[in-house]
Amino acid sequence: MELNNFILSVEEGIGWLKVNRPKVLNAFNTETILELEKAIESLENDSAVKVIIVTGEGEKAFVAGADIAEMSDMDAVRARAFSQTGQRVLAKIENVEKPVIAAINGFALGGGCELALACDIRIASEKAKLGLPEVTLGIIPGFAGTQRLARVCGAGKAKELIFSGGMIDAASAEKIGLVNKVVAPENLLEEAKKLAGKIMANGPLAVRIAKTVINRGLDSNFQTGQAYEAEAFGVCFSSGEPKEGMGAFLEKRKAEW
Ligand code: CO8
Repeated sequence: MELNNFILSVEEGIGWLKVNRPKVLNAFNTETILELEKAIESLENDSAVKVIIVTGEGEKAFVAGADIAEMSDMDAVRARAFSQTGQRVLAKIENVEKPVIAAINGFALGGGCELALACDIRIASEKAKLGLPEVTLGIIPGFAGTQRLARVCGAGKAKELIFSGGMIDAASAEKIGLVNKVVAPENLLEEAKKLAGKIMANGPLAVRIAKTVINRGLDSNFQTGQAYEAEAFGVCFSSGEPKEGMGAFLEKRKAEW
């Protein structure tokens, strides 16, 4: 697949998606967002890919936000369309039926923080800096950051970060639950790979269903989410996975999926 703004590769079950616009700290213009959609679709349809890892090219940035040069020319109609496109693409990441890990190697600001929030799990380098600085530019987060940050960190922390437009370091991001884990920069990709390996050792359908149930549950109330969980629990038994998983446990061997 021809992509101008991403490096896409598949290795040992992992689909690596590297944002590649280092001259502008991997900022997202419209072309990059549309390419992200294509890249995710391709990884979704590739049966060799079990887990996706998203990261940024270069030492400095994961993604430093939407491309400010492109946005500076927008009128209200284009800005609304840009926001809707970004929301659609990030929703695709959130709902792709494979786990997605963000390996945050540097600045994850604005749309970059929103990209990380759309991933299932976030691992950050000690050098990473995160924030939603949109109000410093006279705009607000537009790729669902107002919604996802409040869900991930709670409304109070989300409001503090969004209203102040400030950046926080990786350790502070871990404290508020914005990232799962902080690691040394040189270990970042290895840690992400290790986690992907742990996930891939498990029943692939079970992991996929668990992701869907968690996501749908977050969109609904507890009772509805719980009822959906029971239905999905039943669906697990329609595949060969429980037989293999439980059989392997009882026979004291490793499951073969
Ligand atoms: N867009 C475009 N270019 C960028 C961006 C960006 N977001 N970030 C960095 N760049 C460019 C710089 O202009 C610079 O280019 P040049 O070398 O040609 O001057 C190059 O990248 C390197 O950047 P700096 O020289 O600024 O590097 P520093 O180390 O001094 O600073 C920072 C790094 C702190 C990350 C700084 O670049 C910065 O503050 N960047 C902007 C961060 C930001 O505000 N991001 C949020 C953007 S708004 C957004 O994401 C909204 C998303 C939702 C949109 C909704 C639809 C309307």
